[in-house]
Amino acid sequence: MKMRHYLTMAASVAVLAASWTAPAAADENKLEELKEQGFARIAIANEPPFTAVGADGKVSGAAPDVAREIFKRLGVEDVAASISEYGAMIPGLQAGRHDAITAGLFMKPERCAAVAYSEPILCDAEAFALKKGNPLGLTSYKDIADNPDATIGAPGGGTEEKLALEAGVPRDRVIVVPDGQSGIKMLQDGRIDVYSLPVLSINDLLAKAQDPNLEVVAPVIGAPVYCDGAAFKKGDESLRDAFDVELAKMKESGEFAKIIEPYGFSAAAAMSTSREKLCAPQ
Ligand code: 6CS
Repeated sequence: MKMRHYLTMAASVAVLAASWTAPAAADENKLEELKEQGFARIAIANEPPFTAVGADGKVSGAAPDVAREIFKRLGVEDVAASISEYGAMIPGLQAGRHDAITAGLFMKPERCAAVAYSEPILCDAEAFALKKGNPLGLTSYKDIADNPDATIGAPGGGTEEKLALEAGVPRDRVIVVPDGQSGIKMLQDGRIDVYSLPVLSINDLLAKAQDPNLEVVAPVIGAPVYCDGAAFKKGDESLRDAFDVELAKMKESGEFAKIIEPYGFSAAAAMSTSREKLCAPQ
């Protein structure tokens, strides 16, 4: 083989070898990178009690509170949150705009294929907010599909939107709602017949709305109980694994329950299942 060809071959092998080790190196350094950065950029939705941003800009909610505590234990001082629509969270993570999603993004096989989830953190069933007396008799997503006049509001790219479409509700009767306050207003104005979110989110909204003309149907018949985890970019499994080690310690010590149960979540529910179970094809 001519020397020139040999050198070209050797050079390309060297480049391949370097690129082959690069992902592992990048993965190992992600935690170091966050320690340097001083904070982890988290995606949230501002949907209490899962996630919340106060008038003063303070970030709270069960998911960010757990994440903040774990990152602190890992040497990452704080979290910096950006509000995102559920459907935009995974693309944002994959594009490097977030270091983690800590928003109550429920584990489902198709999401598990796109991100590296931690072990379960927040579990909840689904709920409907609707007019008092439930005039259309809606207790399931199929009931909405079966009533040609019924419309449902749900977060864009969220679980409730998908459940409605999968139950057969036509696209033009599934209305994307940007946030909780808008959903309640649309319900009060009669622009939607049902607003669907997880039970604790709907309860929080109705407690704040104090509207005697609204009521809650929970749980939605036929809808599973979902659990979220913190979601990390594929390739950042070392960071995810380090997060999981601290999460497991906090579950064991009772500190996990101390953070999430005042928000209404059950530590036992999260501890009774696993990422493996929740990500398995249903
Ligand atoms: O994971 C989801 O898609 C759902 N999670 C929450 C906490 N609220 C609504 C959203 O659709």
